[in-house]
Amino acid sequence: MLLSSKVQLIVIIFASCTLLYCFFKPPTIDSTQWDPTRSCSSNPDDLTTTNQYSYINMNREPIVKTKHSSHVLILTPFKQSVQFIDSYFDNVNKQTYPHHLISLGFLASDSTDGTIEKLKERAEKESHAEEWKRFHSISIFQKDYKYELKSNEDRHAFNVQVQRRIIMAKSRNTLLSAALTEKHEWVLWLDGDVTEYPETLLEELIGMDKDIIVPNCYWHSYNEEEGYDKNNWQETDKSWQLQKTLKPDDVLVEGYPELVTHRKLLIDMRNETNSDLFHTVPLDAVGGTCTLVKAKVHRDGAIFPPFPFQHQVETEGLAKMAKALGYEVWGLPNYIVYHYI
Ligand SMILES: Nc1nc2c(ncn2[C@@H]2O[C@H](COP(=O)(O)OP(=O)(O)O)[C@@H](O)[C@H]2O)c(=O)[nH]1
Ligand SMILES: [Mg+2]
Repeated sequence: MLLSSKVQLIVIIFASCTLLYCFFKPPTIDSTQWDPTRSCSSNPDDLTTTNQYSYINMNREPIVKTKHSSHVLILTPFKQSVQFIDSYFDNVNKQTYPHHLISLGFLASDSTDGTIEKLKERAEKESHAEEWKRFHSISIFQKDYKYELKSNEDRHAFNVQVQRRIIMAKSRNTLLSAALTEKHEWVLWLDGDVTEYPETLLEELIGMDKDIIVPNCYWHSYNEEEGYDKNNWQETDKSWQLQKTLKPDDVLVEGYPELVTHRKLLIDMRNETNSDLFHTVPLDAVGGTCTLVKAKVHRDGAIFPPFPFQHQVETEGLAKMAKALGYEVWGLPNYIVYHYI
């Protein structure tokens, strides 16, 4: 009798200890899956919750050339551009590429004309579209640089170019770092004032499967048309020679009689040797009017340098950085998109 009550007591103590241990033992976390960057929420209230981590395997298979299967992020910086926003959304809406694989990201800066309000209004409207038309996501960011030109026309004056392009570079980098997520395989840089382009643009550019590729950007009126984006170009023997004479921090820009750079421009290569729509030519630099970049090129470190990199800043600097990383840059001289006049 005495023996059995002793045994019962030992069993009860053991069971109680086991229960207490189960209640109070610290949670185990597999260190291989712990991602500290994912553990913090932007909302400080969320920091009290436990187990806030995710595991994302970014060892994706190389991109398969099948159309309509990969996520695209379309990025557009906007400044004082309220008048372009409706047509921008109307054009992107017409893309034949599946909308659930398209994310849109905007950076609005230094705008007092209702650009941000209009972006929010259109984004709200799009988020109520029929499901098959709805984009994967729409993100609007605001970052002001307090950079003011006397008028919009002054933006092409030679003496403001480098400073203006440095602000643009910072804007693009800010937008890229805020909007790019692990699901994106492609980034299309599309300026807000590129007003006409094929409805098949995304599937056709993605189908080319190049590290960086640009269509040829022109402008047109009712009876004439001309090349617009002079930042898509090839180096020449003469342009390399010129660069040997420069100081390390000298920055080159295209299209100014004050500074002849001797580059061969994509706008001058239209139907030059071949009139095939998908004819490609190698390039050494790109503009940002309409530029498709494999997301891995950005992830590997190609950004828009807001400092002189091989005598270039911003978009031309991006191409130079991508080439320094071993990637290729291509242009489509006969595939035309149109910039607002
Ligand atoms: N976020 C932001 N966007 C800008 C800024 N400057 C211009 N943009 C936008 O960037 C794109 C290209 O600028 P734009 O002035 O049209 O360049 P251009 O066509 O080369 O003269 C357009 O969508 C502009 O609205 C800026 O300082 N910040
Ligand atoms: Mg423009």
